[in-house]
Amino acid sequence: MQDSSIKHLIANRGTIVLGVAASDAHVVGNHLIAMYLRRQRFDVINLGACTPTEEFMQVASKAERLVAVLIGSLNGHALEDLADLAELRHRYNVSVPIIVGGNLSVGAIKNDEAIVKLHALGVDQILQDPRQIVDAIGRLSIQSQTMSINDISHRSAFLLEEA
Ligand code: B12
Repeated sequence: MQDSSIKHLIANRGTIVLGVAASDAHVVGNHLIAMYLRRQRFDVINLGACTPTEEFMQVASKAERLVAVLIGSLNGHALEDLADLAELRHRYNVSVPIIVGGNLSVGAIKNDEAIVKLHALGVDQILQDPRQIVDAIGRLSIQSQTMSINDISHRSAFLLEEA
């Protein structure tokens, strides 16, 4: 192995699959978050705007050293865009944390309803500030390491029944 590859492996904190939800064309925050995470020494696979949930799960299922999937949603349609998340997560066996952030429901006045429903769809964490992402990945990864793959498929099956 070349010196540069060894340095990369030591410095690298893993891969993040990033993108914006299926109906959503807002890309400015997405690009800023990708830049921020690369500076934090993550490899970022940025799928960009208007990414179907299945594409997130397909790419995540093949990514090496995956640590999280991050989905942004700004246009207020997170719930509709992520309606199939539990089923697709189960189908592609994606066990890393799924984190969603942005402007998650329609309208200026926000309540917790969208947050509760997104959790029910299988989202592990909902964040406002991108600077919370790195801490959240660390915390959620420790939690998920204590769960076996069996636990995760059980949980996904449960979420599918609930959805
Ligand atoms: C620019 C813009 C557009 C551009 C987008 C251009 C592009 N390709 O990016 C255009 C004109 C295309 C557009 C279209 C629409 N837009 Co627009 N748009 C905006 C605007 C003015 C700025 C967005 C922006 O770039 N902000 C700068 C970035 C840095 O900030 P940000 O996106 O908010 O991201 C921050 C956080 O949200 C967070 N974040 C973002 N993603 C993620 C992801 C994760 C994982 C985490 C943790 C955090 C996080 O971190 C960022 C930095 O703090 C906002 C209003 C505003 N002032 O915010 C409306 C806004 C987002 N748009 C809005 C709407 C409604 C629309 C349209 C539906 C309008 C229409 N009727 O056609 C369409 C939807 C198109 C679509 N299919 O998605 C609404 C959404 C309302 C809601 N959710 O209730 C807003 C809030 C305007 C408003 N006040 O009504 N829009």
